[in-house]
Amino acid sequence: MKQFPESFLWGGAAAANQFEGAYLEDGKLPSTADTLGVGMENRMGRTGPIEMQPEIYCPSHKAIDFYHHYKEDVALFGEMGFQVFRTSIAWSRIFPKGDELEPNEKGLQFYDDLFDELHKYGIEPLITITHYEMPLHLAQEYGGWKNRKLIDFYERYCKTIFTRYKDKVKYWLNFNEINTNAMLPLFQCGFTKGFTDPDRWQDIYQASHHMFVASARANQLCHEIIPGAKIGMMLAGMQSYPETCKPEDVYATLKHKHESLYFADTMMRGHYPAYAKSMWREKGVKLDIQPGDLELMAAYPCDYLGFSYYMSGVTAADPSGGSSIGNLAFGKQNPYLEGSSDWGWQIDAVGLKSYLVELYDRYEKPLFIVENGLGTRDELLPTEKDGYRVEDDYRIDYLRRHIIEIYNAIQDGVEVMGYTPWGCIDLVSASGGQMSKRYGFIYVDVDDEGHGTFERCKKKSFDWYKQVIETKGGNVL
Ligand code: BGP
Repeated sequence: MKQFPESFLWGGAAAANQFEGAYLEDGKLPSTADTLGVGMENRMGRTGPIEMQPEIYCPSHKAIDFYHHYKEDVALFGEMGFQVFRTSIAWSRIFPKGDELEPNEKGLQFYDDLFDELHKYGIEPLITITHYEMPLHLAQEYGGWKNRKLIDFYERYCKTIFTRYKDKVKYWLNFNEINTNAMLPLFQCGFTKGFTDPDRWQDIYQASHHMFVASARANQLCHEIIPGAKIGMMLAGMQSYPETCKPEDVYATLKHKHESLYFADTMMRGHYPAYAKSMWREKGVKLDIQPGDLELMAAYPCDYLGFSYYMSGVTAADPSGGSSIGNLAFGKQNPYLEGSSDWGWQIDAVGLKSYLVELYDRYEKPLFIVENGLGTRDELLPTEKDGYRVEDDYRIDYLRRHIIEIYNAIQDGVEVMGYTPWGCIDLVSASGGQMSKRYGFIYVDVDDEGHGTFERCKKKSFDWYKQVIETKGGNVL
């Protein structure tokens, strides 16, 4: 019987601001994510200063209230047989403003309890140090990652959590989808920038440089404090194809890939790639690189590459006729692919295989698929006993096809550490803020306005995924 390797870690993924809720509890102060409302305009389309919006519903405030339901939810993850659970620590629980000298003990205690609960079921935490947020104060007072001071604040935060959780967490990721800085600095850089703002690229690339230095410091600290731990980077992954075999289209695709792999090339290899100089020149960027920065980046590259994968795209030398094919991706439709998600994300399981092979060829370091999945509107069907059920065969089909291609990539020699499908329990969408875009094996009764019982219910995919884990993928291969 075909199976995944014994060492392959199966699990699921989530992020603090998209599922914890309790945004002001136990000493926590708002994070940048707590300023975001529902709808693309109120999130990805935001311009101007990052401020709270007391007049509207901001979904991170309650989310699915994992903060108070974590025992029940972790028990369900345990029942599915998870070996790993990816979540993030909310920086603003540990350092509510971000620039304090002392951490918030209650925030630290929450994650202690969560990690203990996970270990009770034999689940290893995989921790994203910061996932699409920062303490709001750091954005408002310092301008976010544009400001070099954030490197020190991040270092203090990392040192605190590495020291506190050194016996509980051995897998770490520094920033979520760091290449999205170039598309949407609001989510992680701590400032907004319009596409036509003259200082757009300067600020984004300077902020990213600070994050590269911060990541190198975190990598160094992690290895010093937690021997044997692995700390990786995290990329928004997407396979891109040339529209035709016309050499100009192939070259345009290569250049398009540089835009996103710039981040992985730098953090995995420990130095800026050769093409960085021309990229900075074209974008009018003059980086302020301080003495010692490049040496530090070279000395402490990342141990592994974690990435999300939802779809693929098509690139042409002549971009006219292109359209949006996903929340952060623009390009042309692929006539060879059938089907996209309810949100227009073009589904391409084979693209995951080629992407894995390509990344492994490029870095020769382990890869971890830390997000993948299908965001859909789930229909509630009545059960005989006044309850409801979700028959999410479409989700099973999506995941099954991707799992097969991961297996195929492993057969091609790629080292894959594991697989944590996104939103293993329904949570708030990052791009749109809705609850109605659901990814989970577990349904949560909350709507787009935050109303509902918050009751959890297993979908059909719950038992299916449990079996996938039990058989090490054998039931789908
Ligand atoms: C990734 C993010 C996640 C997540 C996921 C799905 O880009 O790392 O935070 O939300 O995409 O996106 P969405 O929630 O917009 O459907």
